[in-house]
This record gives sequence, structure tokens and C-alpha cells, in this order.
Amino acid sequence: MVLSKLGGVLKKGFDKIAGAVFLDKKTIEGIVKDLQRALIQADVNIYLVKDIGNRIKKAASDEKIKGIERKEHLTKILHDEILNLLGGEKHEINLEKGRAQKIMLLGLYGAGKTTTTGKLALYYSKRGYKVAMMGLDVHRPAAKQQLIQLGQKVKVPVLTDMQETNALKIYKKYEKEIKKYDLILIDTAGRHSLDQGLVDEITDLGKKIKPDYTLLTIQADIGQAAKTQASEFQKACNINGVIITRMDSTAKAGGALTACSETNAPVFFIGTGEKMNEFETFNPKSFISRLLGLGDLEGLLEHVQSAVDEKSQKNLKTKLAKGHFDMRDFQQQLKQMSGMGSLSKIAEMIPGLGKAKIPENMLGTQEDKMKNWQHIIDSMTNKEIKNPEIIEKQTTRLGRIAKGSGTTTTEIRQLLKQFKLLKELATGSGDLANIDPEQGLSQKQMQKLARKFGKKMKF
Ligand SMILES: Nc1nc2c(ncn2[C@@H]2O[C@H](COP(=O)(O)OP(=O)(O)OP(=O)(O)O)[C@@H](O)[C@H]2O)c(=O)[nH]1
Ligand SMILES: [Mg+2]
Repeated sequence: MVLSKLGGVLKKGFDKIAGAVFLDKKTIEGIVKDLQRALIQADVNIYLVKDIGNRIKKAASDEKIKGIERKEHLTKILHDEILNLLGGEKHEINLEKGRAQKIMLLGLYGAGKTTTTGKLALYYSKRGYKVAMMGLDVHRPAAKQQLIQLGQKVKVPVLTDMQETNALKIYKKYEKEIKKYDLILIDTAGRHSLDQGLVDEITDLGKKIKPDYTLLTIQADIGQAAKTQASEFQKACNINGVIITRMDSTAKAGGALTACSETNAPVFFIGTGEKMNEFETFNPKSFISRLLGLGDLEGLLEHVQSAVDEKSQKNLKTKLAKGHFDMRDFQQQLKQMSGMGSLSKIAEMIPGLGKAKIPENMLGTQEDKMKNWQHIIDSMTNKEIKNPEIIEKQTTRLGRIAKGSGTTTTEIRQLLKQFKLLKELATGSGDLANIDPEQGLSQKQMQKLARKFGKKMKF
């Protein structure tokens, strides 16, 4: 995971505080030193690192606070300092449906504008927005084509004109049509640097298009230099915020993240891979809890929402509320889970599982298993799907399905067991039977489910 080393050090720091008999000066200095080293390795500005160290040491040396309170005090300080470093509260983009709102993406060459336009399109269309992308990169010949391909991938229309070389003319061409949409995501051309030419171009586009949000994409690789870039763009082009891309590909991610938090341009989203769903809102609080492996329900729910198509999820919730859950629903869930990226990413966000340190290879097998399960269900007859019990009773059925799906009878039995368990969880007595189809799972229900899964499901 992103910044996992920093996470490890932080966790050790918290453990040391919790485990110390006395929080003496030496212990505190040791914790601070480890933390500072990890922050510097993550490319956080040295002055920020020094300040943090001093503040922690000062707060920890308050003699008036004794015993256990002192431990709590120090834990909180450590947490809050890191939280502040990352920008404190979550900054959100507020959109309304039915207003044809526009988000324009800016950035230097290769910063990830086009990819991020596609990711945002997927993100918002999964949340029920009617989205279109507009290709206004008229400088690079392949740019429009790239956006069109992304449009096919995320199933969102792309408005552009292959021949036109004037960005504004393309915009004008679609000015009426865009009123049909809730959200228009505008991909623009990159430059080598923020020179006067780029500023003029952006200002001109901004005046005519009047975007609701102008977002700068920055690649995490540039580390602390992100601060200068964000403030320059902020001054010259009035950006509302930043999206940091390639968080997955560099050890310097901490530099870009913390540097942007220092500017007036907060970080709204982070890109964590090349795939369209490797993208998330940036919430400092949940980011820290994941760094620490404490599990993060909010993050999990978000991830689930982005991977899962809202309509079919709603259907399932309505069915569950009535006590129905069949093999087809199970297959649907499996399909959606494979859209979430690796299981290890999901596991990091489930309370308890993040802490359990599941070996990567085990999760690998689990993913293969889920694929096989889908093949197994594909090889079942309608009768078997409706009454899975008959499969176990008749070994000929087991044999036929195994052959048809290229799996083994053991795997089929495992699947049936897992299905039974899920069915029990989803439709059985107790809290989970009371899911409100409008609201979905409450936080409490989700926690309960995670606990139950943690025990019963062997990942
Ligand atoms: N690993 C990783 N790669 C990314 C991420 N976002 C974008 N990329 C890759 O970065 C490269 C550049 O991305 P683009 O979206 O084409 O960048 P751009 O800003 O539109 O580039 P120009 O239009 O040429 O200025 C592509 O190879 C992307 O796949 C990310 O979050 N993680
Ligand atoms: Mg581009």
C-alpha cells in the first residue's frame, strides 16, 4: 500500500506508547526519531518534520499529566500531528444533479489528466450522475482517441471533434448538448511548464466555459515540488484543488501529499494505479487509519460503492430485505468483488483484517478461487441454481459441474458451503435481516458483518 513504511513506523510508535511502563524522555525521543526518519523517507519537507518532532516532545513533557492519561495524550498528539500534516479535514466536491456542472482538469504533460478524467467519469457515473467527457486536448493528435477509448471502457460518452484544432470551437459545438448531462468532465492539453502561453490558454478557456471546478492533476513522483506547482497554478489559474496521481508508483508520495496540504489547493482525490477504479477520494482521517491498519469503514464503503453498480446493488438490497438470496445473486456479488481490484486492497479496509497481516499469496488463491466459483455457477442448471441442495445429494451432478467448469468437487463443496454461510448472514434472523433498502447497510450492520466474516471466512 501507499506509504506502507510510514504506516509501519507509526503503528510501532503507537504500540510503544501503549506498551511502555513509563513514558520517559528516552522512550519519547526514540519514537519521535523513528517517526521523523520515516517522514523524511516519504519525502516530507524537513522543516515540517522538525516542527512536528518538537511539538510532540514538548507536549509529551508536560509533567502535570500522569499515567494512563499521559499515554492517551501522546497518542492523540501523534495522531493529530499526522492528520494536520495531511491536511486535516476532508475537502469535498459538491455537485448537484440536473445542473450540467463542469469539472475541468489541468496539468503539465503526462500528469494524468486524461486517465483521471476517465476515473472521475467512472466514479460519478457509479454514483448515479449522468456523465459525459469532453476532449479538448487539441495539441496532441492521439489525445482525443485516448479519451474515446477510456469512454468505451467506463461506458461514458465522449464529446469531441477529431478534426477541429480549436478547443473553444469544440466546446461551442456541444454547448447545447451538454445540458442533458449532470456532469461534464473536461480533459485539456498539457504543457512542459506553467508558462504564459499555458496561463493565457487556461484563462481563456475558463472565461468561456466557466467550470464549476478547475482541478490540477499532479503526479506524486515530483514529491515536495508539488507545493510550488500547486501554488503557482492556484495564483495564475484559480484552481479549486488538486488530484494527485501515481500514488502507487513512488516512495515520495508523502511529499506531494503533505506539500499540497500546505497550499490553498486541497487534495480532493488520489490515483492509486492505472486501472479506472484505482482512484479514491482523499480523506486524511481514513488515510491515517489505513496507514495504521486499523481498518476504515468509511473507506471500505466508498470502495464498495465505486466498484458496485448502484442499481443492481439496490435490487439486491430489496431482495435481501424480503429474505431472498439465491445463487445468481451470489454470482453477481462475486463479479462485483472482482471489479474491486485485489482482495488485499479490500482486506486492508475491513476492520480487523488489516491488522491480521494476511499473506499476499493467500489472497491470491482467494482471488483465483472466486473466479473458479463463477465458472462453477456458470456450469449449473437452472434447477441447481434454484435448489443448490440437490447438488450435494447427487454425486453425478457434482461430477458434471466439475467437468464443465474445469474445477474439482472439493471446490464445488466449498462454494456451496460459502453460499450457505452468506445466505444465512444475508437473510437469516438478526440485524442483517433488517436492512433498509433505501439506506443500505448501516455502519453497525457493516461492522457486525465484518466481524462475522473475520471469524468465519478464512481469507
Ligand atoms: N501507476 C499509475 N499510473 C497512472 C496513474 N494515473 C495515470 N497514470 C499513467 O500515467 C500516464 C500518463 O497519463 P495521462 O492520463 O495520459 O496523462 P496526461 O496528463 O493526460 O498526459 P498529456 O495529455 O500527454 O499531457 C499513463 O501511462 C497512465 O496510465 C496512477 O494513478 N497510477
Ligand atoms: Mg492527456
